[in-house]
Order: sequence, then structure tokens, then C-alpha cells
Amino acid sequence: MLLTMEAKDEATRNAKEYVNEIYETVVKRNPHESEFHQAVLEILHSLVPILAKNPIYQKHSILERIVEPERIISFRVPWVDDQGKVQVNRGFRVQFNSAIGPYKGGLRFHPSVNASIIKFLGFEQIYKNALTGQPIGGGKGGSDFDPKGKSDMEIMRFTQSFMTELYRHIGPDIDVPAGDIGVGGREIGYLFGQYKRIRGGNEAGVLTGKGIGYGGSLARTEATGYGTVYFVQEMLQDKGIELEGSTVVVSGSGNVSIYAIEKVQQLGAQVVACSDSNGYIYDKNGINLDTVKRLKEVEGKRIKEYVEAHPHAEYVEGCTGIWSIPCDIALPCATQNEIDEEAAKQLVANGVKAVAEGANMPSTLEAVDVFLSNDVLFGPAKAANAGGVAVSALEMAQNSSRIAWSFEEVDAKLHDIMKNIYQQSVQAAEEYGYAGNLVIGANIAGFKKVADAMIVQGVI
Ligand code: NDP
Ligand code: 2IT
Repeated sequence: MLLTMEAKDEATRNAKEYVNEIYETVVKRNPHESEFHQAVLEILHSLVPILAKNPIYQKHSILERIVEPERIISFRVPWVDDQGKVQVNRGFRVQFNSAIGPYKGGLRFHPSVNASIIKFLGFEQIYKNALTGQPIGGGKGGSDFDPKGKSDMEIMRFTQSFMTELYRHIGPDIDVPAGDIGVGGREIGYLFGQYKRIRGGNEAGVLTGKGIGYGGSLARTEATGYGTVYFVQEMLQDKGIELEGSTVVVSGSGNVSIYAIEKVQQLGAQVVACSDSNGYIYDKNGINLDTVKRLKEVEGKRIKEYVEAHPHAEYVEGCTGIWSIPCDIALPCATQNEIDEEAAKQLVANGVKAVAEGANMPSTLEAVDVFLSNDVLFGPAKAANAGGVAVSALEMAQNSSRIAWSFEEVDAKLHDIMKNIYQQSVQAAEEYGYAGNLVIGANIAGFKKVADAMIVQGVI
């Protein structure tokens, strides 16, 4: 559906040619970076309607510029493990686009991290951040460091070494990292401590996702998961579908998943399954979130151990099978490309009504097409999971003003932001002739803000 949009007129044919040319250049210039290619392909194709209507973007070579990061930093991260052996990892920061504000985006620590993963995440972040309505540009970073099985001291030594290089590239008005996979409150604490030590001053706004005791924002921990569910509420409300009483499957059991589950349960729906990278649990009585939080947030254990506390639940090895569980709402909250075409078809066959992406790019392009062409309500990542970075921007605002807002204040602002992102996406989709297609709507709405800012700032 996205890739096979009809060329209705001359302007659309030209726009298609333009995006095809740009895509080919991206593939040629960034060989072997399949995740980055995928993210670019999705955006470019959904921009065809706005490019066709507004030749100004082509005139200013916006696509040529927007697909090229302003800067990519790649660096060595040496550290000493508990056995006294020197280990070397690779660190990255991509500063993709600063047209509307300082670069902003998380850090991911996972063995799969490479330039392609960081570039796809940074590219998506540009449009997501624009959708939040906050003044933040797009960036992302991380390392191929694997936090699994590492001691607390190893995590600290690695993280300090990572910051010893990163510090020279970031700052409250330059680039503001936060968490992502493998980077949570503990890692942000160590990163902040090392930055402060090197800089010799307390620049609270240099990182977000900080602890509440040293400049963090209430509700940042919950923001991505809660925000995704607020987005689902908007999608359902528009179609007169009740969230209360519905059955929900949430993949993953990390930060985004846990708080998506919490909000779903608060709103009276039942989450029957969640997962980690080894397998998934199915609990027909509804997941006991206290057990998941204990296992994952406190003890650092595998999700498999859930069945020890709840013997009636089932554990299944392997994570993709989770999408074969019948549900009304599916929330992929683990990682990229976790729903492929086959999984999407299975969800549709089982009657799924809505899918919202808590993770970044969890659905393949083919899976997205399956959802769109079967009238499943589909909330794309850039819109549905923008609540996390939105509250990060609110954390920056609190740091700048040296004021801390209450949980309720931040949560209310988050809720408004999610409603607003939904409305912007709906309106852009309608305006450009693709009513109901939130992929096209979100991409166009985010792109327009960034592209317009780039035009008025000249060729930079
Ligand atoms: P966490 O590290 O807290 O949790 C990640 C979860 O996903 C874990 O349950 C993990 O299992 C699972 N997972 C990770 N990699 C894989 C994999 N390759 N295959 C299967 N499962 C996997 O990360 P977050 O919850 O912060 O992030 C989850 C997703 O949400 C990511 O796509 C991230 O980019 C996105 N996101 C995060 C935001 C945030 O504020 N944190 C904001 C917006 C999006 P295991 O423990 O076994 O590794
Ligand atoms: O993907 C994301 O939006 C995040 N990991 C959160 C980024 C942030 O700066 O809060």
C-alpha cells in the first residue's frame, strides 16, 4: 500500500521519481545498512503526496539534505572487566538534524548495535521529535556493549569510559542523550556522574531520564508506555471501540512494555502475554505486573521465571510466537522488525483491531502493509511512542527553569501531547488524500515542520 501508491498525476509521478532517486543514493552511499534503508524507504514513500503538492521542498533539496546526518561520531570504548581483562567496544552518536532544536534521542546498549541501527533510530527520531511540538532535533547513540551478565561495577566502568569520549560532543543546548534498550536509570546515573566530573559543573539538562533526586522528571519512567496507550485510546475512541474489557498482547518486558501494561490495566483491559528476548509468557488470567516488575526491574531475571510464581501460566521459548495469541490490541514494545508479514497476517486472522508501536520500527514494511490493507487501526512508532522523548523535553524545560512539576502535571501534559500528535497525524493524512493512514499522516506532519525550518535557515 505504501510502496505501491498510485501516481495519479504528473506532479505525483515527479515526486515518486524524486524519492526513488534519493533512495537509490542512500543505498549506494550507505551499503549494507538494511535497517537504515528500511526507515528511509518508509518515510520517503509516505512523503510523495506532500512533495507533489509543494515543489518547494525539491527546489531546496530537502530530501538530499535530510537523509544525510549532520554528523556521525564513532569511537573506541576501552574498559576493564572484573577479571582484569581489557575489553573494547564501539560507541556511536549520530547527530542527524538540528533544524528545530538540539539533537535529542536515546542511547542503546545492545550487541546488535551498529551504524545502520543507530542511523535508522536517529532518522526516525527527527520526525518523532517534531511531532511532539517540543523544540528538539533528532539524534541517537549507543554501543555494541552487551549489558547482560555484567556486574554493576562493569556497567559503571564501561559507562564511564563511554562518557569520557561522548562528553565532548554533547551539552544541554547541543545534544541531549537519554535511555533506550539496555540504558535505564542506573546507566543514566553513571553517565551523568562522569559528565559532571569531567565538566566540573552541574549541567542538569545534558541528559534526560535522570533520577528524581538529581534533576529527573516525574513520569519520565512511565512516559513511553503510558503515551503509547494514550495514543491507542485516541485511535479507538475515533471508531467508537472500547479499550475497557479488551484483550491485549504486549511484547518485551522492559521499560516501555512494563508501563504500557500498567496503563492498559489501569484502564480496565487485560494483558495476557509479554516476553523477553528468550521467549514469552501467556497468562489467561491477565499478567501479574508486580511479578514482572520484580523479575525485570529489581532482580534482573528472565521472563521464564514468571511461571514459578504463577504455575497456571505458560512459558514458550522463542519470541515471535507471541503474535499468534488472539488479541484485540497488539503493542509491540521490544525491538525492530519483531512483527513480520506472517505475524501480521496471523494477528489479522485472529481479529486484531488495533496495533500501536511502542518500540521503534517493530513492524516490517510488509507487516505495515498487511495492517493498513486490512483496516486495522495502526499507530506508527514515530507517533505512538513519542511520549518518552516528549517528557524528556519537559525534563529539559524543568531543568532550565529549576522548577519540578508534579507527577499529575507532567502526566497531563503527556496526555495532551499524545492527543495532539494523533490529531496532527489524522489531519495531515486527510489533507493529503490518505484519510485514516496514520503512517502517511505522522510522517508528513513531522517532515513538514523540519523541512520548513530547514528552508528558512538556508543551505546548511
Ligand atoms: P529495555 O531495555 O528496557 O527493554 C527491552 C525489552 O525488549 C526487553 O524485554 C528485551 O528482552 C526485549 N528485547 C530487546 N532486544 C530484543 C530482541 N532483539 N529480540 C527480542 N526481544 C528483545 O528497552 P526499552 O523498553 O526502553 O525499549 C524497547 C523499545 O522501545 C525499543 O525499540 C526502543 O527503541 C523503544 N523506545 C524506547 C523509549 C524509551 O523511553 N525507553 C522511547 C521510545 C521508544 P531482554 O531483556 O531479553 O533483552
Ligand atoms: O526512541 C526514543 O524516543 C527514546 N529512546 C527516548 C529518547 C529520549 O531522548 O527520551
